[in-house]
Amino acid sequence: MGRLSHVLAGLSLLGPALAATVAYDFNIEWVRANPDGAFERPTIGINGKWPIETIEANVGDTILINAHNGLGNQTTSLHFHGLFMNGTNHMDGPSMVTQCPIQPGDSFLYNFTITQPGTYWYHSHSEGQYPDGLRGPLVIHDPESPFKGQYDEELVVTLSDWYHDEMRVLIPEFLRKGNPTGAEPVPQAALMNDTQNLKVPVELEKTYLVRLINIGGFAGQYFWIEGHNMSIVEVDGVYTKPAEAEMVYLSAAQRVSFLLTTKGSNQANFPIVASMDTTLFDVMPDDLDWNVTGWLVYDEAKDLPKPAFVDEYAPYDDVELVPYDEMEILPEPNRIVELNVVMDNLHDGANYAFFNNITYKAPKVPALYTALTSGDKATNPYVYGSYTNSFVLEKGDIVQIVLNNLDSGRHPFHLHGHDFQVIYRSADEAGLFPGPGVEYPKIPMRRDTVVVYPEGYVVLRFKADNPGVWLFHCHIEWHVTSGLIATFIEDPLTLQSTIELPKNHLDACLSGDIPSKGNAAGNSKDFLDLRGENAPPPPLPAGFTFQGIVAFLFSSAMGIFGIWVVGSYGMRTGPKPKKSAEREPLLATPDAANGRTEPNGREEPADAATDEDSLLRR
Ligand SMILES: *[C@@H]1O[C@H](CO)[C@@H](O)[C@H](O)[C@H]1NC(C)=O
Ligand SMILES: *[C@@H]1O[C@H](CO)[C@@H](O)[C@H](O)[C@H]1NC(C)=O
Ligand SMILES: *[C@@H]1O[C@H](CO)[C@@H](O)[C@H](O)[C@H]1NC(C)=O
Ligand SMILES: *[C@@H]1O[C@H](CO)[C@@H](O)[C@H](O)[C@H]1NC(C)=O
Ligand SMILES: *[C@@H]1O[C@H](CO)[C@@H](O)[C@H](O)[C@H]1NC(C)=O
Ligand SMILES: *[C@@H]1O[C@H](CO)[C@@H](O)[C@H](O)[C@H]1NC(C)=O
Ligand SMILES: *[C@@H]1O[C@H](CO)[C@@H](O)[C@H](O)[C@H]1NC(C)=O
Ligand SMILES: [Cu+2]
Repeated sequence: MGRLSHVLAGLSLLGPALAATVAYDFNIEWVRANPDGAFERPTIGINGKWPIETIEANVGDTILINAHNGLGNQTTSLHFHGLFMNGTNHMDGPSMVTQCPIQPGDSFLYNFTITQPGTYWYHSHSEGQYPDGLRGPLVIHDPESPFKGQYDEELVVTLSDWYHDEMRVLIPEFLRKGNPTGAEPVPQAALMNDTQNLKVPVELEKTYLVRLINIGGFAGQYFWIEGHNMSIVEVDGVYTKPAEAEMVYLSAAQRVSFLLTTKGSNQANFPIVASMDTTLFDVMPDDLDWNVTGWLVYDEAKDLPKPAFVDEYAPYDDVELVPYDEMEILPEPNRIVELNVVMDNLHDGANYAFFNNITYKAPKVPALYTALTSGDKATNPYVYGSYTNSFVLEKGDIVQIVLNNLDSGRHPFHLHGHDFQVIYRSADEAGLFPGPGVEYPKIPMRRDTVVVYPEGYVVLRFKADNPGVWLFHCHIEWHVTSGLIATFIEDPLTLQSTIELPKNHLDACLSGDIPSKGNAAGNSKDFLDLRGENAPPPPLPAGFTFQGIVAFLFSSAMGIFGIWVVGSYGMRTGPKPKKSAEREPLLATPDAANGRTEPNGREEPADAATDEDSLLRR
């Protein structure tokens, strides 16, 4: 039993005025699980159970989570995805950013007050660990929801990809010279609510608020319910004007809530389908089933039909959504942060991800602790290190992030501590953001995780009204591992006068032998001396386009050749390496090299989503 205070939590249902404390005792430990019926594997559970429990509270409540690391052999930490943590930046969770990782055997108290309603989730933010199981829903109920009274019941459904191997095994396979194109490990299965063949019993003529969360580590998913439309009312904690959709797309980390109204007769049961976005996969294993099916069960006695075949996906375009509060576009930015995404090899032959020219390497001191201990130097981005992509923001800044994706894949970008207005998203292959001439909506969509299309761009805006150290990163866990991370240091001087680190936070550093003060190199005498800081491998020798050459000529089974190539260039001595931005564009994508054909289209409107005859009007 993780939940300690049912009584207190129950009181809060009476109204927002009665803020409660909701306490959980989490022992994070290894269990075994077999959610796809194929393979039992070690999985990270909580209190002996997996799937891990849903954290639930009301707006205004305080959540206390006593997280004990019972893993024995890995560190951990918990991030509460989408919560602003306003005033409690030190409870945000990412290791070496806002805290030291929790060492095996230690406990760490997360203590924060909820200010936002909506659909969130929580997950490990250490060691690329969450796809091993440490991820689950976090639901904040809202007694004052604008949709209150429009639904009878709430349902929570998660989507996820699933691997048969542990991240401990997969990360070194991904990030190595034998995988120079950076092909991400392809999951073995898709899960719906951490299982397959999920049955969702429903009653006639009822409206359900369904909270759908992609808690996966890699794959985006298309989702639809045959014979039923969804009325979208929330994305990533932001209420929207109701928007009718036949299909939605959720990247890793995105959420959507929709109203689902059931039919007036129980003639049939209906497939619920989630289908992984296979455009993300560089190779398509022959035996991969990238779909997972469940059913809306109107009548237990009736059969569970096979889903109809869909060959073109037409999800609702989230940029079209209008926030319920009609918040207008923020004024012209006084701070523009341009981030160019590339994937490229470094001298070790592995494939890394870069913002501008820099692949993230965690500092030796959590960045928040650097901000708290560096006095007036806290406003100098230099002290946060050369490989953390740190940007210092001033209180009240209107920040515009221009993200140009020079990579040929989709990426879901997430900002901690804020949601952002998505003021523009280009189509695929639009090139770089052209600046003037792009028109923005008066009331842009807001969310905390947005997908940028291949070789396209997004323009995001937010106001720096939440002092803290907040990551901005791709939410594909492989790309977190390969360095697609930037750090916003927002109003650090205010942090110095407001954040007081609890003793158990500092103890986590002591226990891990990690300094809790100083610059990114752990130097607390001279904050401008970064000698000894963590650094990624050096760049490749001049002119060497490892990824291009190998991808062009060979397919995936080229490990031996790869080692030979690396060996031979590694022995050369040459002129000073070029920076990644100057290198040749990729000669070919891994897809082209493998001769894979796209299994599905994407942008075309489709009415094949359902068998028209089975569509009963409400
Ligand atoms: C830790 O222990 C678990 C459970 O025995 C095992 O599956 C996992 O591979 C181990 N991880 C490491 C990093 O040793
Ligand atoms: C949680 O944080 C609040 C505000 O800082 C503090 O007053 C309270 O004592 C903390 N609770 C626990 C159990 O530490
Ligand atoms: C999905 O799983 C969660 C627990 O992990 C459960 O609370 C919820 O009811 C499940 N949803 C459905 C539709 O069965
Ligand atoms: C769903 O919405 C589309 C238009 O958005 C409409 O054509 C279709 O008939 C609707 N289906 C149902 C079951 O209401
Ligand atoms: C998965 O579902 C999609 C949509 O119906 C279909 O196009 C595809 O063939 C299915 N894949 C498999 C392996 O069944
Ligand atoms: C990337 O590196 C090049 C070459 O050193 C340099 O000119 C350029 O300013 C760098 N770009 C960024 C955004 O740091
Ligand atoms: C954080 O709190 C401050 C002060 O109450 C408020 O002005 C600001 O809008 C909040 N920011 C966020 C992102 O919640
Ligand atoms: Cu990515």
